Amino acid sequence: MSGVVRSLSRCLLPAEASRDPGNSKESSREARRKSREIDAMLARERRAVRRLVKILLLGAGESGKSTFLKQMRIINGQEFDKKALLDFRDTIYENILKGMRVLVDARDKLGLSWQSGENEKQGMLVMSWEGRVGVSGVEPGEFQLYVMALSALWADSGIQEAYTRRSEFQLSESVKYFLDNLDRIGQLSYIPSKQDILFARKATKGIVEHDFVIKKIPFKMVDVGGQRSQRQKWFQCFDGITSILFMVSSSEYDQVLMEDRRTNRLVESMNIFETIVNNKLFLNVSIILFLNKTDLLVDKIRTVNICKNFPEFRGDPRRLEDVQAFLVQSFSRKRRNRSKPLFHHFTTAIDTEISALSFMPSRTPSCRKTSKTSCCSDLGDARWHPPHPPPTVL
Ligand SMILES: Nc1nc2c(ncn2[C@@H]2O[C@H](COP(=O)(O)OP(=O)(O)OP(=O)(O)O)[C@@H](O)[C@H]2O)c(=O)[nH]1
Ligand SMILES: [Mg+2]
Repeated sequence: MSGVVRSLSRCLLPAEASRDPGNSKESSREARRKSREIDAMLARERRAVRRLVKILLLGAGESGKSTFLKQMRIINGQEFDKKALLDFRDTIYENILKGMRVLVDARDKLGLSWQSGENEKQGMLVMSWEGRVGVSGVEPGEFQLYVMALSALWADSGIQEAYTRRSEFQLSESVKYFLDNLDRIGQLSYIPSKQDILFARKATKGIVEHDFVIKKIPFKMVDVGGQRSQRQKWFQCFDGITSILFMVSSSEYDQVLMEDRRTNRLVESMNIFETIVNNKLFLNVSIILFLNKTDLLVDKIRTVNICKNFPEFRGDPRRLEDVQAFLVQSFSRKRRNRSKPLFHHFTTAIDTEISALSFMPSRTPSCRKTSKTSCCSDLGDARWHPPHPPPTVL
């Protein structure tokens, strides 16, 4: 290393200093000073790398990885700048228009009638919208043209009925939230709130890294796309990771994949988990299961019996604890080596209140000594302070 430092020092010296013999004493003092500076800098970097907690977010598409990352940014007080806010706004407009197009199309295909005949025209107007090729997001002037139609359509019982049958087609879950808030979002001066940002949906393409410092611990979170076409990029991020947060959308037990419109989403998620958890590369990496979208799961069990898709389920299908226990067991069984603890956590990534408590780690020397049944997630030396109830070891 000192050789590298010496040659770096040489490079940093002014060219004339090394040529002029009269300056040789002066220049060698300067070289030593620079060398010390570089040594100190490298030592600082080495310490930072050793301390760095590198967390990889994995899971199927739409499980909530990017939402979790946004949540971390919000919790850590990292504001979104003006440009980011305007990008979210345009994404939200696009989410709404695309979502309503899906609903209008589904109403037609499911043979549901309009409540008001007038809405046929409004439906045609929304169907005439086409995203510009290669441009993501919609601008406010363009969105204004559709606000009245969107509002009338969302109030129509035909569209509402199509919405209740959404598991039969592909509809982003956040559409309801945005349409319920159309009066606010439809204002020309609209700027997204933090809650809106958490609901904005844009599939991740590629690899997105984000750095945080939480209680003096440097964290690097790596977010990847979870859709099938994106997964071949995952291996590029496997180097030097401390922990994997495996996200699962726990409410999707009755839904099929966007990618092939056949495979059950939960089955796909379990298959991905099986590949990750049994991979030799991750022998010394802690894997934490995040059973996300608890808010949607609470609603889902009221109307959809999990036994329809998972006949092996035992328990009360309307009881949240029974369904969650079944999900945890199903993922746990995918592990070939059960001696290593696997922690799980029930989350709602769009819920700022709960997440603020549950995702806040701190560094404690006692963490590694904590028993398997504790709340310690073995996140490097970091510890999750759990919400109620605490995460449990499988
Ligand atoms: N209701 C509810 N919605 C959620 C929750 N977590 C995420 N979402 C929404 O689910 C959608 C998908 O979330 P993303 O964070 O984009 O999913 P992802 O895993 O990053 O998806 P890919 O980038 O395609 O891999 C977004 O519209 C989020 O707002 C949750 O806990 N509850
Ligand atoms: Mg994403």
